[in-house]
Amino acid sequence: MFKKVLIANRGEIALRVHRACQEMGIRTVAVHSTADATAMHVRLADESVCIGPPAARDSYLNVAAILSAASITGAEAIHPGYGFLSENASFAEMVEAHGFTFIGPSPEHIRMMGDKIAAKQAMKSLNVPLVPGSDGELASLEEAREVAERIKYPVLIKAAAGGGGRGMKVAHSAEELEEAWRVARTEAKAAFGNDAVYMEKYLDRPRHIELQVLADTHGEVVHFGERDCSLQRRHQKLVEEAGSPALTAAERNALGAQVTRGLSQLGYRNAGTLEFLWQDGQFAFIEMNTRLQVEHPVTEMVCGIDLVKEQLRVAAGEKLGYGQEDITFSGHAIECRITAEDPESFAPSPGRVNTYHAPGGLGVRVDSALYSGYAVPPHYDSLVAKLVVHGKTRAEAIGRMRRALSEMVVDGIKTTLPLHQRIMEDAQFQAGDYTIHWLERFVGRRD
Ligand code: MV4
Repeated sequence: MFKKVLIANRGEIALRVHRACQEMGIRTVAVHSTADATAMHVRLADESVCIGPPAARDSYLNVAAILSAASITGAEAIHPGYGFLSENASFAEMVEAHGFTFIGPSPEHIRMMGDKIAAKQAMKSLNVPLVPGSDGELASLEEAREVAERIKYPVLIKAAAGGGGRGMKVAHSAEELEEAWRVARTEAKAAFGNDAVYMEKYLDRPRHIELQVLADTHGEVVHFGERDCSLQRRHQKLVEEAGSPALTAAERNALGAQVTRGLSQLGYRNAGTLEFLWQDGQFAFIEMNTRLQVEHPVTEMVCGIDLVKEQLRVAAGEKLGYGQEDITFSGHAIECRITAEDPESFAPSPGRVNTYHAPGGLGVRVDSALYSGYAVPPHYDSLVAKLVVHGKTRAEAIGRMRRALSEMVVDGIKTTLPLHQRIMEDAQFQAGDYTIHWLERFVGRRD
């Protein structure tokens, strides 16, 4: 096992990775910008290195500074967390070229899944179900018309280099297609420097269900079930659950078996998440994320495993040492993402936190780098805490979340705590009756 790991991230996820390392007897190196000199991830790490000024591009995205920090501290491996450099194939390549271990998939697989067309083609060849659409890139407007006639309107045009909702255009009819085609390509070129686009049938009321997988370097692949991430606003997730209120164990197991068999064939390693749209009882693969995700704790709570420890073990070349039959799902978990934002306008609200009080008790977990007196810097993502609860049933988990939310104090800045309390009190949420469109209507309505 590694003796020292550099954590190329900040905030709650840097802390999360540090905690796993600490429990495994691995020393940690924190890197930080000048804005984060007093941050919790720096305080708790065994060593820390300042890698640049506040702007992320000069610090947390500064590859040369991060590799230098790894070198001077004698770290053997680098954990990228999520965001920043976590899905940058060139970074993973450079980490390995400098003799460090990248705690994540191979650069080839990161690159493959970053190209949404290549990702879909790979999944198609592995018999993972897809949304009906074009067979790869659309070569021309004429081809776009042909595909749309075949799969029927409404259709979506998506950027090959997109993902996470960026660079998508819907066409409800043939009249709208040319405009959607032009705008999607222009925006894709501007945003990603790549105007390749593809087409999918537009699903009008899906749930967003994702499957957590883990692979060792010996061909063993397991899944840890699904998360339902439908509750999002402008492609920012607010609440996630494991398992999905919409899925049966049989549906989960069938999908999991298909996916793990496929990824083993592909030679995938480390953690990954496959995103699906789920509508009318059918799964359709849309994208794969080659990183640890923000919402991974809900999976950990129902499976009783530490995904970061597993990432570290397989990155060090260890065998999983267990099979799918050893993974069991117990109860239900919910995560609320608490952000430093106005709960109505979602305007960012950085600043000093006078009082921070975390809830506790049975089945409550708080992943946060907050402390009383900490000033949330304005330069980064607004996530300040993940409040995660586990219960024997979904109803118990909701009751526990309402109780934990009522105990939690983050004073001095605005947070989304009141919005989460409203969601947990909503009858439709409590019934598990929602799609990806539910939350935008919920935050828009005032009753
Ligand atoms: C779709 C879709 C409907 N039909 N694809 C948005 C994020 C990106 N990961 C994929 N997205 C979507 N793809 C087809 N064929 C609707 C969305 C979508 C969405 C997906 C997941 C979670 C929230 C969403 C919000 C709006 C649109």
